[in-house]
Parts: sequence; C-alpha cells; structure tokens
Amino acid sequence: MPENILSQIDNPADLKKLPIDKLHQLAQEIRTKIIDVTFKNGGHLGSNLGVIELTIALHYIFSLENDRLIWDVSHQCYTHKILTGRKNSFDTIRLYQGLSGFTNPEESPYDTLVVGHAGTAISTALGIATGDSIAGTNRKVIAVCGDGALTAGMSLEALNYAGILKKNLIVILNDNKMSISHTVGAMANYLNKLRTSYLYRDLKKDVASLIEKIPKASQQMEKAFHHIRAAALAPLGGAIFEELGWSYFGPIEGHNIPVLINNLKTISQLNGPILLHIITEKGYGSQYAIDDPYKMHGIGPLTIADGKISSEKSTRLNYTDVFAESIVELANKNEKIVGITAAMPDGTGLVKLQEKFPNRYFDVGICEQQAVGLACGLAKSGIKPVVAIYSTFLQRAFDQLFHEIALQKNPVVFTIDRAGLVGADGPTHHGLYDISS
Ligand SMILES: Cc1ncc(C[n+]2csc(CCOP(=O)(O)OP(=O)(O)O)c2C)c(N)n1
Repeated sequence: MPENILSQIDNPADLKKLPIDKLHQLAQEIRTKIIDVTFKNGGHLGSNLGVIELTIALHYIFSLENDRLIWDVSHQCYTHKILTGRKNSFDTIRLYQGLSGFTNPEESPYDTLVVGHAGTAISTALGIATGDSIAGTNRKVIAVCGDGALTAGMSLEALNYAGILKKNLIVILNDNKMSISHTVGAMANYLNKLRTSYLYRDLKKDVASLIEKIPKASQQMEKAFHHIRAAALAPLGGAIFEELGWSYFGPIEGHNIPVLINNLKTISQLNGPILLHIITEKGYGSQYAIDDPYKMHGIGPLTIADGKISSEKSTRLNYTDVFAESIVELANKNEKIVGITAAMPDGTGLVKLQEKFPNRYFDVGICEQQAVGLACGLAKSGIKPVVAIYSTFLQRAFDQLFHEIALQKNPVVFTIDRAGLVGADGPTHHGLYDISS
C-alpha cells in the first residue's frame, strides 16, 4: 500500500516539497476526501472534482499567501481549502458553524474575497492587478473562471476592459462545457471550436512527425516538406481573445498535472493580460458525477447502496414542482407564453417547458440582466414572458427590473424561487432582498 501523502500536507509549503511525480497520487487522495465529505454534507461535487489537478498545480507554482487567487463563484474551492490549512476541519463544510462552501477571507488569508455569485472573478482580479500597479505591489493575480461564468456580462465587460488596461493578470478559463446544465450561447460554441482544434492539433502533430519520417529525394522536396510541417504546427485558435488584447494559451489538458505545471510556469513569467484555456471534465474521477452532471453539480447529503444513489427527498410537492407544472399547463392554453431562465433550467423547473415547447424557452446563460432585458422586448412584441430566477440572483438585475420593466409598466411575470434564508449555501445566497426591491 503506498504511503498516504495528504496526511503530510498542511499548507502549500508542504505541497511544494513534493516531487511532481507524487502529485497525481495526492490528487486521488483529495478526490476521495471530497467525495466522502460532499456525499455526507452535500455541496458542489462535479465542479470540485474537475479542478483538483488545477488547484494543486496553482499552489505548486504560485505563492498564494502573497499572490492573489480569485475563484469565480468559488463553489469549486474545496481542494484549495484542503491545501490551505483547512484539511482537518474540511468535514464541517456547509454545516452550522463549520467551513463555508465558498471562499471567505475571514476563514483564511488564502481566500481573497467572499464570492458566491457568478461572473465576478475577472473583474475583481483586474481591479486588484490595477491597484497593485498603482501601489507598486509586486505579486501575481490569478482568476479562475468557468466557461459558464464566462457568459456573464460582467466577465465579458472585464475581458473588454483588461484588453486595454494591459495590467499583469492571469485568467485560467476552466472549460468543462458545463454551467450547471450545458453552457449555452455563441461564446460556448466558439470554445467548442477551440476544443476541436485541440484534438485537431494532436492530429497535426502526428502529420508533422510523419512528414519528418518521409525520405526526401531532393533539396526542393526537403523545402516543400519543411513548409508543410511548419503549417501543420502553426498555432490554432484564440483569435477572439487575441483581438481583445489578451495573450491566449491553450487549450491544454486540465487533468494532467505536469502539463499544467509547465504551462503555469511559462505564463507566470509573462506580462500583460494572459488567458490560459484548460479543458477539464466536470465530475472527473467519479462515475456518478460524470453520468449525471446536472444533478451532481450541487447535491444534498446522499447515500450509496448497491451502486445506487439515494437521497432523503420530501414526497411533498415544492414551489419549483408546482411552478414547472403550472407554466406548462398555462403555455398549453396560451401560445404567447414563453419562459426565460438565466442558466438554471433544472433549478427553476423551466426544463419542463423546454421539453414541451423548445421554441418558447430561452436560456440566456448566467446573464440575469439580459434575461430581464429580453423579457422587456418580448413583452413589447405582444408576447407574455415569464422570467424564472432565484431571488438571490435576481439582485443582479435590480436596475433592469426598475428601468426596463416597472417604470414603463411592462407586462412581465417574475417567478422568484428560493426566497428566504438558505442555510448551507450561506450569506451570498440568501434570498431576502427581493422583498425590499
Ligand atoms: C449570478 C449567478 N447566477 C447563477 C448562479 C448559479 N450558479 C452557480 S454555479 C453555476 C454554473 C457555473 O458554471 P461554470 O462557471 O462553468 O463553473 P463549473 O461549475 O462548470 O466549474 C451557476 C449558474 C450564480 N452562482 N450566480
């Protein structure tokens, strides 16, 4: 039986002492711990299993007690917590008086910000990098942003602004093709193209090494082969980011620790805004989480018996169930009714409308403001929009509620889920400001 490595790691300094070839085993040990605790306490399973290797590599290369690391949403911070002095209290995560399920500077100096809402990491990291350049502080600033969070307006606004500010900022784009459900939108399609180019790049590499092996009869032939080989190895993709003023690297394998370490080392020596695109799998290492990524994104306590997962589920209908049934019933009667969600088709129940009337269902991505703007325009065209958003996330669209809807008495229905105090998710997710709005 191999020695247990995690038992020797209390902080990033211990991690840095390990040789690279031990890090894979460490990742497996952390994976087991996260699965055990999350099944017991509930939490964000799939997202955390997808970034274990990335987190190890980040702490291996950077000095994050001084450099700044910002996790978007921060629901994927479990490995970060385990590696930064919270291993022994990790089994209290999301419990009363236990560790938060998100980052919180009151818990650790390694946590830069309180985060729970999506799309904020690039913007806040840009602010820190800009502040550092004014204050003369010399440190690295790194934001980890998912492909889902990249669809948020605030992320795109920050990409736009960082492209001209040109501060030293590293963004790791963690692309697993998933938000809670599949990431939607033209940006997701673009990232998909880059992913395909990643497979294509391997093919090109094979072609290049094949060309190398072909015997060349003449100097001219040698030259021609050289050109073909150079074309085969030319870099691919990332044009959108490059045009916006970023240096784009990737895509690279996000579960291969030596590859991650090499790339992080390289980009840590560069200046300006840098985007490293990594490809990961949500739920990596747990077949349950891979097979059902929607349900295993955020789970309540679960038990496994005979290979089957079960949870304590109330048999009573809840608000979401009633809403899902009602909107389909009403949409059957009135063909002008449409539903809008901001990346939460399952959580809000709108997935039922999507199944029945795919053309009358809109998932705008993690873009609550856009959801409300779209509803405003739809109403102006005589359509009857129903906007289903969790109370806490509707805060993002406070001004749109006022400006696009209330001020002009626009007939839009809002169905606001998860009102009230939320318990395990904590203060970033309480749904109590909707009443005052
Ligand atoms: C403003 C806002 N809207 C919705 C959510 C709910 N939410 C939490 S995680 C998540 C998906 C994030 O996807 P991604 O950024 O790709 O990270 P992944 O979980 O795939 O690692 C969503 C929609 C949120 N946290 N904040």
